Amino acid sequence: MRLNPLGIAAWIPLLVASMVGCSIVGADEGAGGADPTSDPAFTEGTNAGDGSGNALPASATDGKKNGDESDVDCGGSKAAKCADGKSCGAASDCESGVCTGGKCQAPTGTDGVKNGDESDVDCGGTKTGAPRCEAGKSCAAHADCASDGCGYDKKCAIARSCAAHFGGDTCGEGEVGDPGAKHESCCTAAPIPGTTTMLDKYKITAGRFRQFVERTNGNIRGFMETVKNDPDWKPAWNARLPQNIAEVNFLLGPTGNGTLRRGCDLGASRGRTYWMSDAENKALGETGTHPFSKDVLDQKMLNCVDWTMLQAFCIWDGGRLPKYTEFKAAWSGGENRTYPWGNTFDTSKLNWQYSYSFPEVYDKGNFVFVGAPGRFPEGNGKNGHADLAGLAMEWLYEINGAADQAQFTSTGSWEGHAVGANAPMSGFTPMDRGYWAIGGRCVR
Ligand SMILES: [Ca+2]
Ligand SMILES: [Ca+2]
Repeated sequence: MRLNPLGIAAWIPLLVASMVGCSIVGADEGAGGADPTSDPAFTEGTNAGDGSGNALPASATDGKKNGDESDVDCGGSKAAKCADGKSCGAASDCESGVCTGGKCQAPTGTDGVKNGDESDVDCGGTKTGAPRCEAGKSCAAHADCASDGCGYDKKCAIARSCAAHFGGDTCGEGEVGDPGAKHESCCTAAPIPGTTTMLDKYKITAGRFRQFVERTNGNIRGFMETVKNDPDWKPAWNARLPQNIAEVNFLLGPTGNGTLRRGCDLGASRGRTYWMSDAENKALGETGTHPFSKDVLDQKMLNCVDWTMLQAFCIWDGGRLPKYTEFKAAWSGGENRTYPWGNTFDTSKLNWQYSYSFPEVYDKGNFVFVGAPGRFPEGNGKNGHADLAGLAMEWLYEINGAADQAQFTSTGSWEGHAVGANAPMSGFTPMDRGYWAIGGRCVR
């Protein structure tokens, strides 16, 4: 666009007229104000008479119980709140917020008040004996939460992988920022129909896995070495796990380097959703970069992850990968459904064959087609499990340990893998494989 000096000049009179107009309106309002307390000068004068507004009156520090104090220089409306054991007439007189038998009580984990170092009522903190807080309660630190995940919004997350915003509570219908978006925690689980077993509604996002990496500082092996006697884990697998961020990046990284990954490079395939900085990608020998921000990609489903790291992730997050019978039961809905939504295949109900794209831009690679979980709610299963069909195939619990192979579902993908009727398995494939159209979810 060319700048036109005449055009700029033409704006100046308009701008001046606008400023003058504002000024006149302001003057009119001031002159017409009948209530003197609405005048700024009046308010300031009143405040000045009280000092800063924070200082206590002399009576509150005079060493005498006077005014409406409940004990010497505490309680009432003017003085500080009273320490434990001081006299009180009401809960509001006490630091603890508890006045019983005329005395301020020490905070406890069962007094029905948020006190001591609790982060919410009778939960969190370390000093009142309160338990950790359930999901949705206020928190200041991860340790305040039963899930060990204090969210970005200072509320306890359902599971610690969902403490961040992007990829943490951006699952469901619509995109972030859409007025009609219906999002919830990506760690929301629902019972498998006919059972009490809880299966995550959503496939694991890149953002959830990033929490895992950040909280362990990339030493996933070190974390799993602390997990003892877990029936879902074999110590022999620890050697497969990364011990630092660079090793995580390598294992989530591009095709090549002697690995079994496919579709995971950024130069040609351009569909790997775990964001890495340009420097990190370059260190892996990548010729390409991630064209979208971490925040955008963290919302998307994690792909190019091998079975071992995903099982470790689910254990860290309080669960494990689903067994085939569990996945299939969620799919069939207890009604022998051929597809999660019913018996007729319907391409409008799933992320399949490039039917989804976000961000909607041209020629930015396959990243756009790998969806965030839950964007096709009409395809949900009976109990709300999303993307059972489509988006990506899923790693399952079943392994052939002797051959180092694991199973995954044959349930379609963004790319267009066939959606098998009745949720078949694909058959065993190496546990070390990473693929752009395989992800997973957890049972918890
Ligand atoms: Ca006093
Ligand atoms: Ca309490």
